Amino acid sequence: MKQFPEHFWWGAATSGPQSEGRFHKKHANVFDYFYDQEPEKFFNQVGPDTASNFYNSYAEDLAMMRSIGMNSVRTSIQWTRLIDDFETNTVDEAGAAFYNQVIDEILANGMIPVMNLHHFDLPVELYQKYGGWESKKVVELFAGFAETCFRLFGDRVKYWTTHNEPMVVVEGEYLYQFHYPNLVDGKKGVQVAYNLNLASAKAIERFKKLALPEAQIGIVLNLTPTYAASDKPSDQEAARIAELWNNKLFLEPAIHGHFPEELEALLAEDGVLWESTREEKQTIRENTIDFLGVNYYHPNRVQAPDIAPNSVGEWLPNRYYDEYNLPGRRVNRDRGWEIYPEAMYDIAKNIQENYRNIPWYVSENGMGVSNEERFMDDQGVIQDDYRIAFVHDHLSWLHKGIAEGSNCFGYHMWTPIDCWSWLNAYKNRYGFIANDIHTQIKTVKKSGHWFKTVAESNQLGAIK
Ligand code: BGP
Repeated sequence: MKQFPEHFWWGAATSGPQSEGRFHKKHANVFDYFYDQEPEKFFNQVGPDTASNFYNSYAEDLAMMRSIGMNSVRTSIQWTRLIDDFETNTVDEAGAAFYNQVIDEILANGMIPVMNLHHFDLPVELYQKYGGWESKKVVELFAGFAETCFRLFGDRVKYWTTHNEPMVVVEGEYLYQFHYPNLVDGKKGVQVAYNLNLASAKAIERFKKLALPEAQIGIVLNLTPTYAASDKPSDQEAARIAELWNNKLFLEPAIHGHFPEELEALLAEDGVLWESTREEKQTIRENTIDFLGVNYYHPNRVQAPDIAPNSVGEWLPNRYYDEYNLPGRRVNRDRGWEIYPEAMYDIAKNIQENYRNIPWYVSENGMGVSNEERFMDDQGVIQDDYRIAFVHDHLSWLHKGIAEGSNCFGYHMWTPIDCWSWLNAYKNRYGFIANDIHTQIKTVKKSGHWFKTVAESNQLGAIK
């Protein structure tokens, strides 16, 4: 039996835009808008309108989460639901009432609420008016929104996060075309990465000023450890740059208060470095996080690029590294992601050794599988043994890291109840709890029952 630390968080994460549905929401975020414009881009043309109906069924949904042993849950506050006027931060009363009820209900179920402020869901109006995260005006507006959230809910919410996976915003919106506005513009992407870091620091600055009792603030980053294809210097160099760009660009400012110098030098040499001021950099220096959330799904294996990095063409960071597919790797073919649980240990050690052993938790981990009805037994329970094995193996490696002193205080699955996955909509299901999107009937999967035994015993045993 592997024993986990006392008060370990056992839970799961979702986000407002992926679970609530658009019910009574007055404003559109970039994904709402993207769907309205181009529904054919979304799997089976399913949009965010209903999602998992959390707006209407939050009380039942949270009770189900509690029933499978969860003691904590993360969701996000949608800027487009809470705020009526983004310039003046006028609060939408119905939006505020909804989040108040959700928070109260989480607490009433004996769970810890973790509230995130930005999960890819920028109000589209702010993109159209100012260029979204390209603009420092939007950075300021976000800090104002964050402060509004702290003021409204900070009496009960003790754990806050500024962004979820800000790197995915850079990649999706500015590099690889999977978030609206689907641009390919590396230079803008670099500025956006900087601005998102600044926005997080500014939100933290507001948070600290309020000095909410016993409250902590962090950020959720998708830490995808980089592994070089070989020991060859060219592959090692590719891995070094990939690590700088994919991980250190957000990790270093969040924890150490400054950007990696090597990365700044490289971007300057390529003529794409961000615009920044001394004052902003001071804000970043003085407003680092209290705790870190780590989303981990798959490793990032790289090799030296096939084409010389200085070839003519658009500047994109992946001019310095190519993806490498490890022969014989385990893959979840529905999502196309390699399964490599050992990385949990590498992440734990990296944080322990290079990031002052800051308190951290696994804020997302999970496995999206298509057409899970094929695994349903005659009692109607999805027999998702692959998910149990997946979580078990990741927890085993995490446990080893904790046993060696890494300061990890929890594990959250993506996701409690099958929810809407952006362009993939409801193609791949991640939940411990299945959702029939036609009836909105929710049923616990075998993995949910298994998770309850782990959470309630605070121990991981062998799987039968
Ligand atoms: C993370 C996001 C989540 C969630 C998850 C699963 O990157 O934070 O919002 O969607 O990935 O990935 P996907 O939905 O792309 O299958």
